[in-house]
Amino acid sequence: MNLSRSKSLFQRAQQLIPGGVNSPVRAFKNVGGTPPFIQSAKGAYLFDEDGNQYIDYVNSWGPMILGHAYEPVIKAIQEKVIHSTSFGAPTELEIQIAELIIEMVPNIEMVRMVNSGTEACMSAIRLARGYTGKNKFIKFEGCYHGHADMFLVSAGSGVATLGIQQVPGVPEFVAQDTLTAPYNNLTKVEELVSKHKDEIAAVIVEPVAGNMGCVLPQEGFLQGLRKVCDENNILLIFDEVMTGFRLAPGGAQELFNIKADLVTFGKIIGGGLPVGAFAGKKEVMEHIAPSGKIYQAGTLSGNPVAMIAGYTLLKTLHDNPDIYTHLEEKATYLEKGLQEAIGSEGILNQVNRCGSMMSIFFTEYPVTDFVSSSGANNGLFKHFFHGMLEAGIYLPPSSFESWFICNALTKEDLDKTIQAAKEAAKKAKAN
Ligand code: HOZ
Repeated sequence: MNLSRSKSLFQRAQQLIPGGVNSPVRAFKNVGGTPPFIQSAKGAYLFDEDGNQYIDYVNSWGPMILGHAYEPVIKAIQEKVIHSTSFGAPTELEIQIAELIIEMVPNIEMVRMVNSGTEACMSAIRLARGYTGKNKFIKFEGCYHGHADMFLVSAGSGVATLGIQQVPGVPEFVAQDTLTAPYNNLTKVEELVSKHKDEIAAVIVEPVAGNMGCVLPQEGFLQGLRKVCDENNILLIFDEVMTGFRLAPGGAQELFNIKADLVTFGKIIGGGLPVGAFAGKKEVMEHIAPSGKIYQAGTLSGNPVAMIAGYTLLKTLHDNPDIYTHLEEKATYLEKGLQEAIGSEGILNQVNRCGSMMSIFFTEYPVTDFVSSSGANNGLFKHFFHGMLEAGIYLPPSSFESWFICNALTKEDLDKTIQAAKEAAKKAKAN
């Protein structure tokens, strides 16, 4: 595969941008080599600066659930953008998207728009702290809730990929209020809650983790969190930046039938433009300024171009629930195909999947938390990753990231992916 233009762009970028990228995971540090520089994308495909085409399983880390450059979204953006790119003043569209989100997502009555998943999660924690009058919160090892100081403790995603144990610049006094427990370990949560009685404002969790690879909640885990929170005046926050509108129209709350007190969203609610949001019951949300004193603000929050993109995408999902059936069929087909293809090369693997999120771990053991995810064979993953890239399959460049399946994938794309996986597994084994 010719990557000569990407190589020279990457060299140029490294002189000007830290690590040559504007977000760490995409630099390929874990897998090595040159990240293809992307020129355009359409449907299930990415096209790089050297003219290579890839089947995309990153999908901008989630939001491209219907594929890239989905025409109704592009058209809506084009029509909106001619009326200015930002007002910093309220618009009717913000009401419409709030109404739509509240209709789709169970158990929420108010939404506040922000500009990223990081902002959504840090604001949700501030709200939980302000509302309960307590400072500490529990997060899970290997979960990632954005890059705010308090979340960079035992974090997944790029922090795990780069193997950073302690992030310089995060003050100890901030990190000490972040309590951590292994994912799926209810006993540890109960211990923390009893040890820090009346000190814990919130438990924040990815209801299906996507930042230590895809890791599913075990039977009873989310229900158990709900119960502990109810019994101890703790708010349960579902970080649905990845799962929201993807696992079901109402996200993980709908899929697992569990009520969260606050929910956070990202990416997908902007149709891939920079948007995030946090939402919950009126009783809690009204504590946010200006109706309450818990301050949170942003000039670009509710930006009209981002809102129309998000509204158009969410409305499509809302009006066409069969999309979720198609995604499930495609994902099941891929899961089975990959298991067989890789297994037939004698490589032990675990495919973790929930709806259209999935990951392959090269290990014989079930992957249920960060320790088991970290225990998978990363050397094999690197070779597999490059074998796939070479064959035109674009996977997340880290085993600590989930794959995202989009509805634009055809059976031919899935078959091509499965065939490529067989070849990549064979080569990885030989290395
Ligand atoms: N934090 C994102 C994955 N969990 C990666 C974002 C990016 O590199 O664009």
